[in-house]
Amino acid sequence: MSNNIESHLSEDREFKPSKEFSKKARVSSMAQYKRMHKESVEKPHVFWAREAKELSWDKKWGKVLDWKAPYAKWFVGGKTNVCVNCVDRHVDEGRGNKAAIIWEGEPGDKRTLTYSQLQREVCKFANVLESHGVKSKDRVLIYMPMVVEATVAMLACARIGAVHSIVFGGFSAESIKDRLDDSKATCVITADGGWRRGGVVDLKANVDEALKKDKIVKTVIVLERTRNKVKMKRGRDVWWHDETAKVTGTHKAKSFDSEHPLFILYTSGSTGKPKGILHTTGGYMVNTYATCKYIFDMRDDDVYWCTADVGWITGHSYITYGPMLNGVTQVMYEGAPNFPDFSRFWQIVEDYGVSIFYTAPTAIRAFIKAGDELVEKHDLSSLRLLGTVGEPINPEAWMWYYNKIGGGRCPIVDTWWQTETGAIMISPMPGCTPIRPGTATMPFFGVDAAILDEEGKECKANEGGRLVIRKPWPGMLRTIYGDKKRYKDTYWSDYPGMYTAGDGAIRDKKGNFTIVGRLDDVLNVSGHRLGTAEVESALVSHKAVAEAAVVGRPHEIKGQAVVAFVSLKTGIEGTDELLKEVRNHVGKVIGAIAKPDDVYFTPALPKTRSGKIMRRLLKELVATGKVTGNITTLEDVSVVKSLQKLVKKK
Ligand code: 7RM
Repeated sequence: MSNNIESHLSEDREFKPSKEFSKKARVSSMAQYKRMHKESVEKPHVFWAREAKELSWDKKWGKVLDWKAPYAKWFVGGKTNVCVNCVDRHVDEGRGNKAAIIWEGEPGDKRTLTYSQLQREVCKFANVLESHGVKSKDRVLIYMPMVVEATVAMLACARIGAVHSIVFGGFSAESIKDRLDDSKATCVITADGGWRRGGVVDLKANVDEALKKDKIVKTVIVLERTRNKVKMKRGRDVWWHDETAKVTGTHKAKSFDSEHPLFILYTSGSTGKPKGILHTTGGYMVNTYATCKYIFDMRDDDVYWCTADVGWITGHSYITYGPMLNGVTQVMYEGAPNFPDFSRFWQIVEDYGVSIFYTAPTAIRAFIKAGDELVEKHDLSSLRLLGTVGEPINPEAWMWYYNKIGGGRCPIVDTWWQTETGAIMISPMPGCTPIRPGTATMPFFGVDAAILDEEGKECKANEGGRLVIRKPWPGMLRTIYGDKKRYKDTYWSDYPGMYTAGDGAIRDKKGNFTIVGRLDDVLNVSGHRLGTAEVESALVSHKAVAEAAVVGRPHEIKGQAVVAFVSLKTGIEGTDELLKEVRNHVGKVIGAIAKPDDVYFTPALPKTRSGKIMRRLLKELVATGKVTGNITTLEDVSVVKSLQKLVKKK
């Protein structure tokens, strides 16, 4: 029996960009895409040198790429400053009065910063960091809400060559401590608090807790945001506004080697301690720049909005670095999507005339669940391009996004990538790629993606397998901080010289890639291997279903039985009748093999703080009735209890 992942869902809906969109786009035909992709993979030195030349370098590189698997160096010997490229370059070229960030706080307070103003803030903060002895290569931990200063802090670190390591503001004191222990950061930047669903998240208290026994951190810089009471430790803690008042708004940036470390971002992974993913300067800069330029097709008059938090890689690459490298105007929003209700995002799109909107499937499903009325009362006609990232998007959610949000006129770029890849790897080109619901489509320039079976042979069309990248790319991680062996073992050991992503994927005859879920989550029912996305998408295609998570439960005969956790749209009751209907629906859409043995209706699914469904937890629950694994990355811990009850009742 073959070990390939099977696919039974057929998707024949296909949408092409309008002539008008294509005409203006940077890549306007598939022939052009193919030509450019071929060059980028066969002659990466030519392709990437051309992209890199659009940015400013203090010293030109010698070799474009030095590859000794699994270690890559890009733009070898080149010197640059990412912050200067993100900020000063635009001021120098006459775009100083252009809005860089249009920010809105959760309570409704507003602030706009031009590129000149941003430059001043960044320079001041770079001076502050230096005045506290922060030097090149020192690690700086950032634990902040979604405020302008989070971006300022990142850029100031980059400016002085310090390595930032952001910890998402929703993480606990324990997470801060783990990351401090690993990175040995000497400076922490935080805030008195941040607004979330009308309440204050007490960030400073978490930092204090994490630092209780710490002997390495010398300075804690605290931004005043919410004015709640915080304790300031003398000799260690200082206020952002006091420090910035002492310094000037100019700062001469030094240039750094292309392989100078830029940041560490920890990813939790499913087991073991978090991995400190290390990204460096030149390659990451050029890759995030180029993906924004081609995939988001950023233009001078665009208003771009990425709804991610700066604590995630999406916030690094597609809020701070990529968009700023392109000199775009962007919206930044502090709070929750449902504050005061689920129309907040659409209000923001309407108020600021957002033209490019980038969000996650989990948010889209939440909007669908909340009902269309909240969307319909807003004017979304400013939108011209939509994007998604983070999980496979269920085709029905895609269709809703396309029609309800995009008004049927906006291409959707379904972008597949990872913390480790630094930049988008597989995505449509909005001006030419025919798009299909649920499909990330084609590799970006420089990306040699393939799908392999267990023996390392390339899978045929419509045969699922493991997604790999066969050549290095500029934005790739360089190592796991302090753990070369783990770097090699995790990413480069399945097939010699190739990067394994840990995702399952399937490719159609035309070469479109569809991600079917994490390989660890693949179901095995009577010898048939099914990706979770497939069964979940079948469930979501039922009109009563808002979202679904599917896992395998050990089964004597079949190997695994299919268990589905289903959350229904608002106002729909989970009757026994509906349960039967939903089961049969999967049978109809995919086939009897995928029909769930058990279906549980639940108001909420367990998700990570970045909104990804945590199937590992459900898998343990249905196998043992308990959850003992690590759940610190869970967004809402109370979900565990209610799920436990639900499963026990059966
Ligand atoms: C950017 C980000 C990475 C994992 C990845 C996939 C999943 C991300 C998509 C997707 C299907 C997509 N970084 N993933 N994007 N799956 N389609 N467009 O999310 O490091 O946090 O996660 O997310 O499983 O391996 S991440």
